Parts: sequence; C-alpha cells; structure tokens
Amino acid sequence: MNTIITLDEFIIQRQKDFPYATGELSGLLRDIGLASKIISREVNKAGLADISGQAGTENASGEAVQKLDVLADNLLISCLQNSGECCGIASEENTTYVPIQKSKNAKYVVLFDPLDGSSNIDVNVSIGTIFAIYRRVSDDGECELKDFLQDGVEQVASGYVVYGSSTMLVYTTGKGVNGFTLDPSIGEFCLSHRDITIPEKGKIYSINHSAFYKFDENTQQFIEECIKNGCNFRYVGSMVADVHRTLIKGGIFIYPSTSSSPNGKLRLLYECNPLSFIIEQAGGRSTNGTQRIMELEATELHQRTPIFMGSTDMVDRVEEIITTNSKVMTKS
Ligand code: P6P
Repeated sequence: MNTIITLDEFIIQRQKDFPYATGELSGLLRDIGLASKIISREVNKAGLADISGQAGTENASGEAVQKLDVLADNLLISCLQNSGECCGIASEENTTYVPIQKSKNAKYVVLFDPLDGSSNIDVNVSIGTIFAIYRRVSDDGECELKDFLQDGVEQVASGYVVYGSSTMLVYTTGKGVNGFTLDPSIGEFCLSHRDITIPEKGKIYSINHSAFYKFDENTQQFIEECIKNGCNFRYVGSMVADVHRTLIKGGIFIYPSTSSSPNGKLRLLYECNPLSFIIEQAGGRSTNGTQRIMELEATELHQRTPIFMGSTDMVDRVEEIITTNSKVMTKS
C-alpha cells in the first residue's frame, strides 16, 4: 500500500525548502485547504438544492440559503481571518480589498476567486477556487491597495481547487507543482500528482469557438492552424477545469481580446496570475499575446487581460503569428 502523504504533512515537509520560513505561509496554505474541504462539501450538496432550498430562500431548518459563490467567499474569508497569518484579502465577490483587523500586522495578503465558473453548478460541470498569496509591501498596520496590486512574479504561492469528479487542490510555492486529491472518507487532501509537468507539445486547443468572428486575425489564424494540424478542441467554459486539463494533458487555453471585450474577460489578479504561476512552474508559458502575464502591471483589482497559456510550443506559435503579422502591418 502506498504511503499516504496529506497536504498538511507535505506542506510541513516542504517548509524546509524555505530556510527562513517561520510557518506563516504553511499555515495559510492549510487554512485554504480547510476552506476548500468545506466548499467541496457544499458544492457536492448543490445538486440537492431542492431539499436544502435554492439560494435566497430558507432551508428546512429555516436558515437562509446563500448562493454558493457567496458562501465560498465567506468561508475563505472566515478561514483566513482565523489563520492570523493574513492582513487582508481581495476577492471577485468584493468591490475593494478587505483588511483583516485582528491580524493587521500579518505578513501576507491573499487574492482569490472563491468559486470560478459557478454558473455551471446547476449543470454539474466542474468549477473551481483560485488563490494567490503575496507578501505585503506596506508597513505594519492596516494593509493598503498596493499590497494587492503587485506583479504576478511577486506571488509567493498560488493554486486552485477543482471541484469535479473528484476534488483536487493544486499549488506551487515556486518550487514545482503538486496536486492533492480529497479523500472524503478521511477528510484529507492526499498527494496524488507529485511534481506535475505540462507536456511541452500540445495537441488540444481550448477557446470559446462561438466568438470566432469576434477574435482578431492572429487568433483566427492560430485556430485555423490548430484545426489543420489535427488538434482536438475541448472547452468546458470553466477556467479552472480547462486549465487543469491543459496542465495535465497539454495544449493551450485561450481567452483572447474580442471586438466586444477588448481586454478579454478573465481577471489578471485572481484568475490569470495565479494560474499562470502554476503553468510556468510546470514548464509551460502564459502571455497576453505580447507580454508575459506575470509581468503585466496591475492598476486595479478587477482588471482583465487576454490570455494564452499552456504548452510552450503552442504559446510560442501564437506569439510568432502576432509578431510576424505586426511586422507585415508595419511594412504595408
Ligand atoms: P465564456 C466562467 O464564467 C468564467 O469566468 C471562466 O471560468 C471561464 O473560462 C469563462 O468565464 C467562460 O467565459 O465567455 O466562454 O462563457
């Protein structure tokens, strides 16, 4: 029987990788793991909403039923407040950042999308939680906006939880990517995917094809090449699910600029940066077409960016098309 290594044991083992680590980051990761277990339980119950009541109504015990993404947001905030290691959070569900007074001198801030793709819950499609952890840059005392508007390269850790056929937590602290599968029978995330690496050459492209005529010519040319090269097309419509498949099987995930959304749809700080850190640590690439995602300047919490991420050969090819066509445009 293989030895079970739980997330908590793994985090403590790997803490030795950071000679000056004093355990705060490990504590934060464990708290995110705890929140994810509770969210997983609630997501898995969602199919029984008729019994527990739809969001906005009261359940059998007279408790108000919350929308799952609001519930997930509150659970993460609560766990991070209790951790004592986080001085503030920023979330897709909150207009601005939320200082945590009881640990206002703590070293870290956390940004997250508590339940990405939540519109897929009622059709039982995988959804996910995405998180990014930064060291604060402001002095002690209440955190400041600049603590959250840091480049992706400053992330000390990032990861996601995918609530699918099983619940998996995948994270990096800058020394590789490891995946943990939740064993509900013991309530533990157990190491199941050690040192994940993304296939260098991809044969799957993932994009919302229905918007093809809204894409720019570079993206259209790349898609046509993928089809000619016999690539498979896969698109779940849930970023965490699409990026997790890309990480494990290789390929490219694209949410490009469109005529109706020039900056794309996905958020830089709590979707694109954390998932780009994972993809890069696994040996892949992540770009907005011309710049590395993790080097983009953050000017506001909810800013969006186009994104092309995945296997190196496919991301390189997109950038080659963009560069070549821009030179042609310049000459003409
Ligand atoms: P579209 C889900 O709503 C989400 O934010 C991401 O998880 C997903 O990748 C994207 O939007 C899907 O957007 O426009 O293809 O439906």
